Amino acid sequence: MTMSMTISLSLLPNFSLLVLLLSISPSTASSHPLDPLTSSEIASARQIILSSPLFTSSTTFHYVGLDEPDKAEVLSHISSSTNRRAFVIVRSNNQTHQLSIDLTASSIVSHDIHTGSGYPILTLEEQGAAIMLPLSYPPFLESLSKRGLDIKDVVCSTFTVGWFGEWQLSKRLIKVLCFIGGETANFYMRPVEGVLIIVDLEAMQILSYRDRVQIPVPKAKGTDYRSDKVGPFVGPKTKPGFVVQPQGSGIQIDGHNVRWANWKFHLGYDVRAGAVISLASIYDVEKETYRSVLYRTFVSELFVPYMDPVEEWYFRTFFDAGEYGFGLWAFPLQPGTDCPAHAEFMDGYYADQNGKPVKVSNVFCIFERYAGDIAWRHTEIGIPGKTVTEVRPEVSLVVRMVSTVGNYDYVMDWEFKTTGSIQFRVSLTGILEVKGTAYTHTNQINSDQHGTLIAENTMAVYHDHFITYHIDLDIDGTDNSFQKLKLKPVKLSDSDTSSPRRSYWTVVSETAETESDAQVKIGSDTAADLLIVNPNKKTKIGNTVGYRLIPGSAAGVSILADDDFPQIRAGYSKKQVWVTPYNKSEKWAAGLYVDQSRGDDSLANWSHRSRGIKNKDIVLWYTAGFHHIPYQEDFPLMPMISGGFELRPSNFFERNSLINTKPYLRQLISNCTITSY
Ligand SMILES: *[C@@H]1O[C@H](CO)[C@@H](O)[C@H](O)[C@H]1NC(C)=O
Ligand SMILES: *[C@@H]1O[C@H](CO)[C@@H](O)[C@H](O)[C@H]1NC(C)=O
Ligand SMILES: *[C@@H]1O[C@H](CO)[C@@H](O)[C@H](O)[C@H]1NC(C)=O
Ligand SMILES: *[C@@H]1O[C@H](CO)[C@@H](O)[C@H](O)[C@H]1NC(C)=O
Ligand SMILES: [Cu+2]
Repeated sequence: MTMSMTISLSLLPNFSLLVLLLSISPSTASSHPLDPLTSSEIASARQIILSSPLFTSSTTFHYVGLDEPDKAEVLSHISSSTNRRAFVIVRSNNQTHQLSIDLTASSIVSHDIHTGSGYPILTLEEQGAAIMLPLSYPPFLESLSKRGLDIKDVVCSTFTVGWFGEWQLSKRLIKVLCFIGGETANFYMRPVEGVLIIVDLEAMQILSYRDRVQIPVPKAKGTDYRSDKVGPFVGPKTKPGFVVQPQGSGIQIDGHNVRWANWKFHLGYDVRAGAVISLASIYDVEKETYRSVLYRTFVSELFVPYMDPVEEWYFRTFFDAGEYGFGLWAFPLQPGTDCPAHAEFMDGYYADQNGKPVKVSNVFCIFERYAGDIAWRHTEIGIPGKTVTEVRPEVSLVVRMVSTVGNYDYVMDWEFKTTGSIQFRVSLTGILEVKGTAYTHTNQINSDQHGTLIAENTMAVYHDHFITYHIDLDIDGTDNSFQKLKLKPVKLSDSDTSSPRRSYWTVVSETAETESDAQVKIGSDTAADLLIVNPNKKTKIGNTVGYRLIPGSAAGVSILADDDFPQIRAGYSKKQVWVTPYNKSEKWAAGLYVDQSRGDDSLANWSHRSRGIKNKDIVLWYTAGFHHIPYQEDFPLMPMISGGFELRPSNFFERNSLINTKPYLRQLISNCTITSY
């Protein structure tokens, strides 16, 4: 269908006519200005670009996504009449071009050649080609035979080169390292340590090859994780269970619009960010209306620096969104395993290296979580002659995406609670990045090996994960302020006879005037609560309407030196919290072009301008940080470890909004049947 359409498009002189025909083709879902590009829109963007004389069939597509309308247009609903646009980044003749394409008028609206540092997201196809190069490269074959390894067991993988202060090489490079699979699926546990290959991605040739040192490849035994390879199931036994919804699902999905309980929002896919949640608002029973909470939120960047300075490791300072595409590595989710059996699913579309649309089925799942938790409760025995117990169940809505960027799996959950709270959770699982070593026991080690010996010949290297969220909150309207509530200890003097107490604490509120007032390193600051408030809206009794940020367990910041090159590229990772004025082009915390970037287009640079942020449309940035010291239980595959943060209404509602919700009555629930509710 797409193919034949593409051909007819190129034959039609005025193909906007065809686009018009396409848009009136029967469609059950209503469209929205923030909908991601459809398969046919991606195909149209490609066609418009390739019909320009500037580009040829060897042009490669590195990003194709929605060029979103201005916020004012989206909010005033006038954008439904404005043209759909695509933002596209291509490479042609060794140059990076960025284009805005009007899909409705089928024209190129803007076209710039990027002349600064950094390259766009790597395509799957070029990485696929790069990892094949060693397999027919004689020096590599020699290195294998020297080690007694078999070429048929070799699996290679791509590693971005980073930037380490050299003059900009006019080359787009990638490093390739190889592993031994063979009888195990877990080749990551079996590196061919000491061999390093550098590939020129434009020429698609090996540029340099080095076999520096020979280290034993860890054995395959014990590394596999496939159910048919792990041996007898002697692990802990649990009984199967699942959620039953006798009255059906409470989730309504129309196109990309999701409604559930008191929430509604828009959910779309982007090849770089993965899930993008927009226009989340919550129904207020007292005001009898939906009130806006956030305009747009997504994962802006994931910075993952490793802590080993040797030749085969120093460059491992990954930016998983900007270099690899967090959405590009998101794979279809399976009902019943990745998500509960009762989950709903949504698909995504991206452009391959040739610009052609690729569908990712079930890229998101959306489900109601019934975990047996309590939303609120109280037992009252203080009233003579009676006991009062009231309990309300906690039921929430989860949006999930899983991105497997090579060895690591990131399970990303956005959980909407009926209280108005939103929980942002990131969970790490998958396989550690390990270094081959001669050591088989810790008693042989007498110097810093930059990691934990997790198995014989297997050193799991220390590293960090910094996951940065872009959160454009619009609390009850676009004009918001960032407020810190600080605790101030107060001492009563000995001569004060009004109280026997000698101290207490009280709260002092500070509103950030500029971006620099809003850079917060949690833990080192006296700020107790951090809020985004709407200074123009008050509750009936006069408190300022707001939401507060509650940091979670993974709240680490980078402790690398400021002049270390990866730290320059991720300058923002030294603080968890930043607030910037809304700017449609400031989306990516490490810059638009991250591969080989030099850190000159990062959140830290934008914030350095110290623009005013008081009573303005502002964006909150939060980084969840894990300092990952590996342990033996992370071998051969890591059980999940989670962190994140919460955004919670704070003087947003007049009172606990769950007081007048219905309880579950225990006697009505029997054998998976709710007889009445
Ligand atoms: C692009 O760069 C590569 C080297 O990185 C070179 O081999 C190739 O000829 C260049 N192509 C063009 C069109 O300049
Ligand atoms: C918006 O962001 C871009 C990119 O950082 C910058 O060039 C531009 O000056 C910003 N606009 C404003 C009004 O800050
Ligand atoms: C941008 O940030 C980098 C890293 O902190 C710094 O080296 C550079 O000087 C900054 N540039 C500007 C214009 O702020
Ligand atoms: C399950 O419970 C319902 C309600 O109590 C009852 O009508 C039904 O017969 C029960 N079914 C089974 C299989 O026990
Ligand atoms: Cu880790």
